Amino acid sequence: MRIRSAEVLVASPSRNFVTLRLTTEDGIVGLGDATLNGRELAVASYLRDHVAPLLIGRDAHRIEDTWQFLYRSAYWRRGPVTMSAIAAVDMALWDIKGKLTGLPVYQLLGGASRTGALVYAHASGADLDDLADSVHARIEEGYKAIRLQVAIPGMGGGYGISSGRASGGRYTYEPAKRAGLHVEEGWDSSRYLRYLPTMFEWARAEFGPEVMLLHDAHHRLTPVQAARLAKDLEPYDLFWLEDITPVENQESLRLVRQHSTTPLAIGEVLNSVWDFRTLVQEQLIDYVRASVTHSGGITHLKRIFEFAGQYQIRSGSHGPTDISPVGMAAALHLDLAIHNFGIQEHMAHDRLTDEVFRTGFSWHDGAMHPGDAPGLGVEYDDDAAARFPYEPAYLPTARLVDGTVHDW
Ligand code: EZ4
Ligand code: CO
Repeated sequence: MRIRSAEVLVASPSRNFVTLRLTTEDGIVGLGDATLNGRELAVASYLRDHVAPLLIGRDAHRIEDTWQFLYRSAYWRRGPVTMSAIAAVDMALWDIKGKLTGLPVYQLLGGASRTGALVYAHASGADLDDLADSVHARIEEGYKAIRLQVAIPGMGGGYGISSGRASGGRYTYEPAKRAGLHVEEGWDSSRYLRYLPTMFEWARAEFGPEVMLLHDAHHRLTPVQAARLAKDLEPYDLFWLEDITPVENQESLRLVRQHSTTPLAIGEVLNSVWDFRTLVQEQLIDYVRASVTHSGGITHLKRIFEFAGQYQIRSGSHGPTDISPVGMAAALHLDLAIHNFGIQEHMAHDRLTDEVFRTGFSWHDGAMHPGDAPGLGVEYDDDAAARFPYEPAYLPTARLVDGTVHDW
C-alpha cells in the first residue's frame, strides 16, 4: 500500500491550522495535525519541502519504520518543528491503517481501557464575578474538571484570561493574536503570589469540594516562589498545578517537592521522551503534559506515557485550540487505550473550525470519546477551508514592571 501524495493544507478558520493529508495509491486518505502556534509555516515548509518527497512511494503500513526513518535520517534531532512534522506523518499513517482495517485507531492501540477520557475545560475571568459566570457555564456544559485563571488585581490581566465570547457563543481563550506582532502583557509575580490563594479559597467556598480544579502558572515563577505557591494552594486540593517554573531547569522542582504535596503537571513545550528523563525518573511531576501534535505523534507520545507509567506518573495531554481537531482525535484514541491515563485538556474549537474539520466526538459525564469510525474519525472539508486563508498570528510577550522580558 504505497503513498501516492502528501499535501500540506494551511487554513485559518478563526485560527491557523496546518494539516498533512497523505493519500495511498488506492485512494485511502490519512490526516495529521502539524500546527505549531505562531510558527506554523516553519512546519509547513519542513513537511512540504523536505518530508513530502521522501514519503511518495513508501509503504503506508510501516508506521514505526517511517517514524525512525524521519527521526534518525534527518540527523538534526528533536525540537518542536521537527517533532511536529514527524507527528503529522505518524497520525496520518495511523489514520490510514485504521481505514484499511476498518477499525478506530484506539482498537489498533490495544483497545479501550476505559469508557471515555475525562476532560478539563478552561474558565477565566476579569474578576471573581466574571470567573463565577465562566465556571457555571462549564459546569452546565457537563465538565467535572475546570482550569481556573483570573486577572490579578493591579496587574491589568494575567495569563489565560478570555476576552469574551467568540462565534457560536462559546467562551474561548485564544492566546495567539492576529492584531499585530508586538502584543505585550504585564507581569508581577509578587501580586500573583499574594492573590492566587485567595482566589482558590473563594472557588472552594463557591463551587464545593467535588469539582476538580486546576491552574496554569505558565512558566513564570522562580523555584522558591513556585514552592511557596504550591504550599499555599495545598488546602484547596488542586487536581494539578501546571508549569510552575520554566521547564529548562528541571532540577528546580526538587525544591517544590520538598515543600508541598500539590500535584504538578509539566511538559507542553517538551517534545520527546528524552526531554522527560529527569522529570520522570526523579518523580518530580505527577502528570505529563506533552501533546500528540508536538511530540512525534501517537507512536512517540505512547512511548513517553509508558515511560512515565513506570513511576506512577499519569498522562495529561495538552489540548488547547492550537491542537487541531485531527490532533484532538489522535489524543483521544491514545487516552482511551493507555493504562496510565490521567486527564485530557479540552478547549472547544470555534464554530468556524468545525466547518473545516468534521469529527465524531461524543460526550458522556465529563468525558469524551473519539467515536468508532475507522481511523482517527476526522474529515477535512477543502471547500470550507478555502474560505479561510492563512493569517499571521503571534503569541504575546510578557514584561515585568521595569520592562524586562519575562517567560510568557
Ligand atoms: O498557552 O498552547 O495549558 N495550556 C496552555 C496553552 C498554551 C498555548 C500556547 O500556544 O498553556 O493554552
Ligand atoms: Co499550559
